[in-house]
Amino acid sequence: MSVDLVSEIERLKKERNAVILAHNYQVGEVQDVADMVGDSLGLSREAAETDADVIVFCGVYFMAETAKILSPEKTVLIPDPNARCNMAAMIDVEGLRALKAKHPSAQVVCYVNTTADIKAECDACCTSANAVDVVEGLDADEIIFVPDKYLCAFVEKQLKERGVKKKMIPWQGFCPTHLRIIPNYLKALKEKHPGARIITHPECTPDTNRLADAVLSTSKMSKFAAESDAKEIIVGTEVGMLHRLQTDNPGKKFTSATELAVCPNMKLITLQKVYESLRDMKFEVEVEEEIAKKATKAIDRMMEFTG
Ligand code: CIZ
Ligand code: SF4
Repeated sequence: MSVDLVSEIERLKKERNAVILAHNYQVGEVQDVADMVGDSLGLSREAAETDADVIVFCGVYFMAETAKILSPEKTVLIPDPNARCNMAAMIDVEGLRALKAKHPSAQVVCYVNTTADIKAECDACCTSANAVDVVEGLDADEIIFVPDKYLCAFVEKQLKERGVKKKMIPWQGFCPTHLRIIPNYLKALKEKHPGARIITHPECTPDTNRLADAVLSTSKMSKFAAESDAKEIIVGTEVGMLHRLQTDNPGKKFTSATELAVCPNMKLITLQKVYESLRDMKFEVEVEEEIAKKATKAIDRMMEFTG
């Protein structure tokens, strides 16, 4: 790691009164220079509570937009504006409006992995940690769920287990990175490490998730790793998560389900770009006021079901 870069980032951070947020999927050295590491909504909410003037969001674009929505008075920067979520790019406003027109009595729930203009079109937002509670809580028999068809399948399964009947209408999006975590990798690792627990993410396919001991969002993975008595854990999500888990739990062993589970967009953020971001105050993330207002409503609605 370049020590100069780290100390320069530290110096600029003070000068700008900035906080650096790193998503769990960031490379280790970016996580290490951050003030907070976590999931997109948790980070955005935490940053809103600080008196920082500037937020540097090390993650993908929709996450920086979420931070801006929750902190409209702060300057929000993303070190590389090309870091876009492939799943979030699978849906557009026009297509969503067409689907809504087809199902006029449905309520619309969007995963947090959506751009602000999609959030603005929805009744409630959700994370992978609270999706089931949000869908169950909404007063509607039909739910349009966007953009992740696998998270939708996960929600459907959990609703069934709770005895809740709702018709789910999924958008056919998915995360290409989580799709790479195929069942055969988990089967092979299970044989090789018989004492290990397997955790996977709801963005994985149902076939993959069937092989897991628990299907968890990244924040719940952190909690599981800290609280579980398992000494060895196989992790089925983006590989950056391993750094976070290993740093927080040095006495435990974490193995990635596959080293192929790399999000190329998350990896566009480097220490050099974080430094340049603070140095040149780039790239500023803005959300149009009207869009931000509507997106805030969807986020607030989610909070009603989660607290
Ligand atoms: O919202 C997030 O941060 C994502 C993409 C994943 C998770 O499970 O936390
Ligand atoms: Fe999007 Fe998948 Fe990357 Fe997460 S891992 S930011 S869902 S493409």
